[in-house]
Amino acid sequence: PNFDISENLVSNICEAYYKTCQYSREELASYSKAVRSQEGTLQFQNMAPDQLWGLCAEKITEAIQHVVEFAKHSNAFMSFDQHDQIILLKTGCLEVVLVRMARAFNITNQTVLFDEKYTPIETFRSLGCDDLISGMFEMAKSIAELNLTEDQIALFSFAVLITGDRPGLWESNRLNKLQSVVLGSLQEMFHKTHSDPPDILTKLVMNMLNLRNLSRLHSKYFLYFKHHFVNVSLPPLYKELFFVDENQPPQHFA
Ligand code: 4D8
Repeated sequence: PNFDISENLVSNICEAYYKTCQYSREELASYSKAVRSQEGTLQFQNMAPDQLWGLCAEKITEAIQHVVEFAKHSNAFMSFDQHDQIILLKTGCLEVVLVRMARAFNITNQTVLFDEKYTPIETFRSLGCDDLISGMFEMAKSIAELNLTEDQIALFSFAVLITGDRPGLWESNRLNKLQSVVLGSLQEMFHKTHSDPPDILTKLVMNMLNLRNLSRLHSKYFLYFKHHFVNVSLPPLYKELFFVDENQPPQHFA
């Protein structure tokens, strides 16, 4: 099927997003008064790195499960073969989580919502992957600074999800077409909220490249951690998503 710039497509994406975004803006705002104390931060800093990695993996996996639900609630996403759906989720889910991270990021004090409290970047220092963590924080900051509305976050995260040039896709062309329709609708929306719509769109497209690099960096650390922290127990979905073994059939999406 072809995708026209239909109200339907946009409203269905936004609906799917609202059903699966975990926290409303209001809830996130009410949390923002809960900033982790210095002692609280120190507790995480003093955790064994493998333990902290396990905890982060748990939190990220929870967020990913909501992204999977987001995809499943979208008619446009579901119109692709399961083969392509799996590739899109496998390669894009972390990128979408990072877009969502921007909502849970407080620009004023540079903290992110983690384990019920807004927490600074130092919390994650013992992991020993400063380039990854600071890249994630910078990404969240740069998206947060664009002041997107919830509908705009919905469309942007969907555009990230349906990136058509992931390796192995069957319907790259149709995905690319869908993505330009979604980005077109997004630019339309910017006319109501931003003074320079093409400029915002350019910034978002640059962020898309950056998201991809961060996702690659995360996979690299995943392999490294998995090798060094042999005893940590990880959520099965997390292992399945980031353990690169193309021969492994997917089992935990359902
Ligand atoms: O809605 O699910 O409640 C971050 C994780 C967000 C990483 C989560 C996290 C999110 C990245 C835990 C560890 C972003 C929300 C909460 C948990 C995304 C850091 C903070 C979700 C949006 C905010 C709020 C550490 C949720 C960056 C990364 C460490 C690695 C070893 C990769």
